[in-house]
Amino acid sequence: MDFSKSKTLFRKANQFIPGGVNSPVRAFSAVGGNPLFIKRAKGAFLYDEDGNEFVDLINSWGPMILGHAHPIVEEAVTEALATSASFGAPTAREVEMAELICSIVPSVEKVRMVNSGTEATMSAIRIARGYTGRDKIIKMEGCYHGHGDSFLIAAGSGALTFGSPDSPGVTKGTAKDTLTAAFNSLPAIEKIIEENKDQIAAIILEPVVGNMGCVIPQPGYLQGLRKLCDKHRIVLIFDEVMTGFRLALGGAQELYDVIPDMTTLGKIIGGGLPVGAYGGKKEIMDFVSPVGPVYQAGTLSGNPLAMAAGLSMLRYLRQNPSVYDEINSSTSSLVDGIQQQLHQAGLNFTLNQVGSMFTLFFTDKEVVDYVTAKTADAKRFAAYFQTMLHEGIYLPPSQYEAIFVSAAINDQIIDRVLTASKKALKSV
Ligand code: HOZ
Repeated sequence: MDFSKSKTLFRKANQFIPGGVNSPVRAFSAVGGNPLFIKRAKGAFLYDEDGNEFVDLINSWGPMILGHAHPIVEEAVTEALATSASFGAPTAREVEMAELICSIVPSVEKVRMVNSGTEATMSAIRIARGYTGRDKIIKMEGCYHGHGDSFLIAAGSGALTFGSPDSPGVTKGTAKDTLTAAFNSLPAIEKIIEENKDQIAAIILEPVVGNMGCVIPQPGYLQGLRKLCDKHRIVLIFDEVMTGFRLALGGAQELYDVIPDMTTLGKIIGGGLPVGAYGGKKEIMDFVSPVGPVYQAGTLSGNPLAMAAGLSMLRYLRQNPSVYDEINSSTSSLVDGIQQQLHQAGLNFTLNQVGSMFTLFFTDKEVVDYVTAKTADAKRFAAYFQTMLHEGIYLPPSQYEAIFVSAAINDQIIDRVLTASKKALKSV
């Protein structure tokens, strides 16, 4: 494969953009080689600047659940664009979006739109602090909630990939208010609550983790958190930026039937355009300005193009619930096929799958938290990644990210991925 145009672009990008990329994981540092510069995408496929075709198994880290450039989203954005890209004033679409989210996501009675998942999580903890009058939050090691200061403590995603889960630049004052516990451990949470009586405002987590690879909540874990939060008047926040509208229409909270007090959303509710949202119980959301005292604002919040794209996608998902059966079944075919190949190759592995998200960890340990995720052999993953890439399959460029499958994938494409995987496993 010829990557010369991407190589030239990366050299130039490095002169003007830190690391040549606008989000660290994209730099391919964890897997080696040169990041690809993408020119266009359609359905299940990405095309780079050199004209190479790839089966996309990232799907913009989740939101392209219907595949790329889906006609319903394109039409909605084109129509909205003709009426101006931004007003900085309320619109009917925002009301429709809010009503739609409240009718679908079980925990959300009121919702505020923002511009990214990072904004959503930063805002959610501010509201939780204002509501409870407490300062501390608990996050899980290896969970990633965007790049807000309070979350860059034991963070996942790029922070974990690059070995800097605690970022310089976060003040000691901020860091001391973020307490961390192992994912899937209720005793760890109980201990922290005991040691910080009446000081914890919120517990925030990805109910199904995507940012240390896909990590599954063990039976009773989410329910146990719910009980502890009720008992100690702590706001339970599910970060469903990746899982919302993906693992089920109502997200992981619907799938596991555990209703948090607040939910953060992103990506998918913009149909691929930059969007985030936070919502929850009316009683908590009424702490947000201008009705309540906690301030949060944004000129581009509820942007008309993003609302149009998101509304078209969410309405489609609601009208076509079979999408979920289809993507889950495609994902299971991929996972089953890769699992067989791993057995045949005699390799140690853990394959974690929930619905249309999965991660292959090269480890003999069950991956249930940050410590076990770190046992995965990242070098082996890098070798697998590179062969897959050269065979035309675009995987997340890090062991600590999840694969997201779209509805545009079909049996023929699944066979293509499995053929590439068989070859890639020989190279690890
Ligand atoms: N943090 C994102 C996924 N976990 C990656 C964002 C990006 O590089 O686009």
